[in-house]
Amino acid sequence: MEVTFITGTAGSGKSLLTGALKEWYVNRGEDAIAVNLDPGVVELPYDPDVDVRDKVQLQEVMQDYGLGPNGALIMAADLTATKLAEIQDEIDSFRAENVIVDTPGQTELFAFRESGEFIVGETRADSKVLLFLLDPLLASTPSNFLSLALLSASVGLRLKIPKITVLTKRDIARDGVKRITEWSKDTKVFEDALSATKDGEQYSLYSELFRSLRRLSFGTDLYPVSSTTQEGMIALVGEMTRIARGGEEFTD
Ligand SMILES: Nc1nc2c(ncn2[C@@H]2O[C@H](COP(=O)(O)OP(=O)(O)OP(=O)(O)O)[C@@H](O)[C@H]2O)c(=O)[nH]1
Ligand SMILES: [Mg+2]
Repeated sequence: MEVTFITGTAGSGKSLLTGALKEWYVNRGEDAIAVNLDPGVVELPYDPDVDVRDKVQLQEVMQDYGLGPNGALIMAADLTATKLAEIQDEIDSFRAENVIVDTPGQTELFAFRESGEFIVGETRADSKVLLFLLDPLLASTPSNFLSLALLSASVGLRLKIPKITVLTKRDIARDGVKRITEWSKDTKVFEDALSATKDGEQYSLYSELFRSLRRLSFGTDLYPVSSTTQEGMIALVGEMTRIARGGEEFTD
């Protein structure tokens, strides 16, 4: 069983990609299930096979603990971790080869609290991979892109499993995706673009950080996909499979 955890900033496309990946596998005759670990979500663009909301409900957490929405989200994330054994049993009962896990909207709740690290670490699977989704509409300037690449790197460091950085919304952000891909591949292109913006004042800091990220291959190797048109899905699933097989080249 391969488990894929989908993280990324709010609105980056985690839920839509969860559904799209499941559909991708199912259309190719492979077993796949979608797991929702976001207790706060109201509507999902897919039908979850396992849903944390059956065990942890945000409204109830607010009432039971007298918390506001943000406090309740934090508490709900921690309560999710206490339900991991039950969630795992449900996942196992499907005996699916591919398990796609959608995580809470606020990625810091999942990535930077003990509960997220616990869930990722303790989930039983033959292999685990983390996707960090980078929204090209948010990464609109070199410094925004760098901030998100740093976040991607730090989420990967926290959760300690192999990570793929995915550029989402490829169908509606073609220019953005092209620009970001060029920045990510070539330090000079990134630095030229950076110096042309107001953030050029911080040029040395940004370019030093960017060079470090590239040197360590952290978050700058990008897979552009569209969950709507499925463009880029072959390359992404190929990389997921390569990681699951322990780094072998994937040919099909
Ligand atoms: N055209 C297009 N829209 C997308 C794509 N991916 C996500 N969206 C849209 O972006 C918005 C956010 O997508 P979600 O999948 O809900 O993102 P999320 O990361 O799960 O959001 P939260 O859980 O609320 O943080 C929705 O309106 C989606 O329809 C894509 O590949 N193409
Ligand atoms: Mg979502």
